[in-house]
Amino acid sequence: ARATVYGYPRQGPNRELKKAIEGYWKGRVTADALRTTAAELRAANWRQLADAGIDEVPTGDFSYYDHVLDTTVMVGAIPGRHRAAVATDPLDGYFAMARGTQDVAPLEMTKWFDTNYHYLVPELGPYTVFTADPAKQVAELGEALALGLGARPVLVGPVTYLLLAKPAPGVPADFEPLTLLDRLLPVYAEVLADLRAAGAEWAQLDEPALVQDRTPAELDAAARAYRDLGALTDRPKLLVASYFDRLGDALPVLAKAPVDGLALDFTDAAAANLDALAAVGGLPGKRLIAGVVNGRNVWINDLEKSLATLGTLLGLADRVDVAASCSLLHVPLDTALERDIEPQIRRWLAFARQKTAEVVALARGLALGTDAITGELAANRADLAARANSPITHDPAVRARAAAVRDTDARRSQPYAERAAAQRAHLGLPLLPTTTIGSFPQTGELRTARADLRTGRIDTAGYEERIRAEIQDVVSFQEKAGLDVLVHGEPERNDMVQYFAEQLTGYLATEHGWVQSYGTRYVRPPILAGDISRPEPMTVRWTTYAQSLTDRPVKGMLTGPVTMLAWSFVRDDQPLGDTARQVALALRDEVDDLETGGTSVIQVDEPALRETLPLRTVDRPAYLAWATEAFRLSTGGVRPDTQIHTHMCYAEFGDIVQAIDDLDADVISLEAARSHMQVARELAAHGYPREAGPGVYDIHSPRVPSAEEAAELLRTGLRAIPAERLWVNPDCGLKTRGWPETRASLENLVAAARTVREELSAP
Ligand code: THG
Ligand code: ZN
Repeated sequence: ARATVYGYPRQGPNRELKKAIEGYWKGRVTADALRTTAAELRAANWRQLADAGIDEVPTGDFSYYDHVLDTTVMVGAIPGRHRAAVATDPLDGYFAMARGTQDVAPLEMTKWFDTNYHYLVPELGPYTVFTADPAKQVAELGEALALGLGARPVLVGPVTYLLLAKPAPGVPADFEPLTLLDRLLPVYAEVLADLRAAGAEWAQLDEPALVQDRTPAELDAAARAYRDLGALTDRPKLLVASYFDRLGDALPVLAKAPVDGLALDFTDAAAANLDALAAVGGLPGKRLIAGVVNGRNVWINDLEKSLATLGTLLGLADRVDVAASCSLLHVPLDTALERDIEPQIRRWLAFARQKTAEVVALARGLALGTDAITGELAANRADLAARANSPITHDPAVRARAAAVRDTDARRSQPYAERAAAQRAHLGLPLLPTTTIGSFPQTGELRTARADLRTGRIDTAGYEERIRAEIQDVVSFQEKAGLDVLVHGEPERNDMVQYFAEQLTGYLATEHGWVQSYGTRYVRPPILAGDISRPEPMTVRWTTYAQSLTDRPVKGMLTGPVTMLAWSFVRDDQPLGDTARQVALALRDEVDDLETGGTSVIQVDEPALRETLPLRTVDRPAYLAWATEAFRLSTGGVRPDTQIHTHMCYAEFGDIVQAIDDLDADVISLEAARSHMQVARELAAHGYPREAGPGVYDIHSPRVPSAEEAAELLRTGLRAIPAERLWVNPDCGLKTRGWPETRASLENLVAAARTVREELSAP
């Protein structure tokens, strides 16, 4: 059995790639220097993989920004507005497609399946002409082969590429990119021929879109694609790879296709692949790559369990090789860099480097028998046992409390209509109340103060003094601007998940655990490792301090349980719903403490509720059930006259409107300005019964909306939501904005609310 992976973190141990690219953008790094850095990082990754015992290293997975954008270049689908720039300077044109320029909009960015990686959406239309540009794939294969390594090019497959695309601007919205398949396949044929000529024995075509629900027509297209590509004579052997879930109906299609191998996900979530593979009679004559090591979590593998799976698979294919379930792009590089995590706990963790070693050990165990890896197996068994029996993963008090939760805990004590009346009396807000989403500009001085605290240049007292001063400024600005429900501005928070993770028992922070989010932007997700509890209040003193400065209500701000999971690495040793419940109970205590401290409006943000929606429709109801229950559990303990808000951003709420309703929040604020209140119409169509604040100010741009523009959006909102239930707020938090545009925009927002209030009261 051979050992392989489909992709590796691109950034380098110190995010060298980020620094080189951002340096190039600023003109401090030449194109040649950037290319050299990139080539060195690729070579270092390949050598590391080969030294670890990987037999076939992936090539072509590297990217300056995004591998879907690279595929757009490979097939020549450059949007018309970028063609001139790409022709003049391919590298600058590439970055223009990714980031836009003064004059030209970038491609849209969206999430890569249910990961936290974002790709650039191809824009296609009936007139798209594809032309092959295999240069990047061919060159990177050549680099790896020149190092004397076994290498396999990895490409986004043609079906997934088209299914991820959207109609180009100006093309009718009902245009289906998949209708371009027959035009795209010859381009893939040309790339495959060139790869073969360059020395590729195999080529991998990634088709993760086939693990989602697919129509019969889409499955037909997949069958046609691989019939045609399989029929080519001048090509490498073809491996079609799937990951992130089970293949379902696409499995028989690919099993029958005249390709040479399939790569399947065999992690717990995709375990159904095993039975499905047996049901189609296995893959006689084909190579099977078994993704048994989870490529997107941070936990060590159960090697014995994986060997048992691999043993079963041996009877189902000509040849079985071992891999991580998906590209290792989605995990940090190396646990050895985490000097602050106790060595005992570090042994439970596997990042890209450790997962590579697991893949190699499993391939050896499969080829040579378990005797060949007794050392690895013994250590693995001990580490798994230590984790399973640790007080960190089993806190009796936390477990007892979670087990004792009753249905009524996750329900407000009164129905919305009665709560709304109590809140109206208690808060005394005007019609069309104005508020913000929570964060105010994170200035350089604030970040410097946080860095100074970390390095010891200022002490805690000095830091907190700085934070209090900022809160004073933010509160006094909001009073002057005339906002109705104020916030403290969150100057003390680095990141809305990290801030809470740092204060909750059961979470680990990493020092170097960077994972690419998009382009040169990375996140360091905290690791939800154990049972979750809250040793002491997390936000109460800042909120109550802000409240002490004003007579207007100050909104308490928390990150919701679903988002706390979605933007962390979660544990794999219990159902997600159980983990969510623990986090929800910790947050519930915080909500209750805020209320006791005199906070009458509490916002629990769930921007990620839509993001973690399972890829397959059948799995969605179960997810939405535990997700909405967790939210209600965190907010269900308050008095009727305490008003619960929530906030969500990123578009496409359409398919979760019922779940939004099920949260039973009194008020929801949503991103809406760019889509001209589309979400307000979606809520109205659903019959959403509570209060809503569709954003009237697009915070993703430094542009200041005029009062008239905001008023017009409000009037549009009023056509969908009655005035008694409509709030006035920006799209999202103001953390990334500067103060001048924040000030001007919020003043205009308040003016817009006043104008429309007058219009409403006019006879
Ligand atoms: N918080 C967390 N996860 C998230 C988001 C978040 N995941 C999804 C989405 N938001 C990702 N968006 C971004 C936006 C900006 C950056 C990263 C992801 C970013 N990163 C800095 C960089 O790479 O230079 C590093 C930030 C740091 O120093 O921590 O700008 O809001 N948890
Ligand atoms: Zn938001």
